[in-house]
Amino acid sequence: MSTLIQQVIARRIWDSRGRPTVEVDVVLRNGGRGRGVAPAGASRGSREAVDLRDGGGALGGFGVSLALANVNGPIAQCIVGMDAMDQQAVDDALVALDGTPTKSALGGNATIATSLAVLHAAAASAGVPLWRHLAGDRAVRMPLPEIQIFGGGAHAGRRVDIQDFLVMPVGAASFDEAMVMTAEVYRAAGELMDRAGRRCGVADEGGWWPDFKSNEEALEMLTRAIDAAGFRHDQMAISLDVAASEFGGKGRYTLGLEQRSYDTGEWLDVLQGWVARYPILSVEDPVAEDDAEGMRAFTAAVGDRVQVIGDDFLVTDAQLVREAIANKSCNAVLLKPNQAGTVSETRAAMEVARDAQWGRVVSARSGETEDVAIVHLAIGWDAGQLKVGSFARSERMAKWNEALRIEGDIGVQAAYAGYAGRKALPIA
Ligand code: 2PG
Ligand code: MG
Repeated sequence: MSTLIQQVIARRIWDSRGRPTVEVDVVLRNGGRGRGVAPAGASRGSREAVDLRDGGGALGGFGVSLALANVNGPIAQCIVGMDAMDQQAVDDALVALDGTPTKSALGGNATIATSLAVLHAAAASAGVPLWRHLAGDRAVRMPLPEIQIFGGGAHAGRRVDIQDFLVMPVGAASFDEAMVMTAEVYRAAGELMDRAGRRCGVADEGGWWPDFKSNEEALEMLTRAIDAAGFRHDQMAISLDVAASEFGGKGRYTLGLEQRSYDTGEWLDVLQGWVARYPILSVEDPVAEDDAEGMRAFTAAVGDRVQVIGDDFLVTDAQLVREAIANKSCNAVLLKPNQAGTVSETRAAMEVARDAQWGRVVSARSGETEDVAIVHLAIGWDAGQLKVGSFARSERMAKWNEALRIEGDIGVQAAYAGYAGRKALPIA
């Protein structure tokens, strides 16, 4: 039966911030169907694929009618008749049709939703779950999750400067146990906030609203929550997404909460102090995206014991990952499909990182839907790690729950990446 693409349909749906986003259905000649959804970031790298928004006064300018028209018009014309089994060819066609470095003509929201829909349609035609379609006969591991406990930065009205205070259940024996451990820490952190009279709801990704007097106070409370939940620091570690481009650049870092300004060297001293005092295993975007020298210096200082992730710094771009490997700028990459704009470009960035034995973290955006595709990508590509936000709000829980179902389907052989996921070690 033919796996040629017969129909491409775009529609407007709504994300977890109540903003419009692009959903695409792809129908194949054999009746196979796939659906892709574009997420949306708030802290964005300047070199990532851009979402095409309508602008103007309506919907705060976030309308997606131009992006939908691009899918229903030129994109559909371009890919109808192509084989959904050849993802690379479809994605190459999207890249060529767009013709810009940041997908600004068609919109990264239009291209990623289409690309994911084609991928899902191919898996549906093969009659297997997406993760299995991606893995083929290869063994896979359940990823080590990174779960946000306190939100911050652009996701919490800049109440604190650091964007994500996360935990990594490195000592769990399974993904299921990792979720139980996470639930205990999330609850303990909520109770500590409550007792301090500072529980004020949750931030954009479901982490507790960060009502702290300093950025470091959040680290203290997170460490206390891990202790209160009864875990050792080699069982439950801390991960930070500093998202430093949001409060720094051109070699200057200004913490709004503490009202202090640092040059790169002083800022790295602050971060290294935190790494020394708290059980931090991973730090994302410690410096701004324009601070390649700061990235390199931080990795040289702590990279032997801490995962240093490039997010805004690498924007899921294979060439930037290649350069960062050569320059030893970091040792792990965040993989956000909508930063690249197609599945194949995301995969290419992942493969460059994998071949260098780098850590690989498949990640959601702060604006999400019930879509669970990234869970399948993380498992099917054996990325080793998965970051989807906190342990609340259904656009987050849908993803953790999907991972649990897949672990159940894999059965007793399901291996959990745990600590090894951090280093992206090959399967033993
Ligand atoms: C990040 C993401 C997810 P955003 O910076 O890693 O936390 O945020 O989607 O806003 O870029
Ligand atoms: Mg980030």
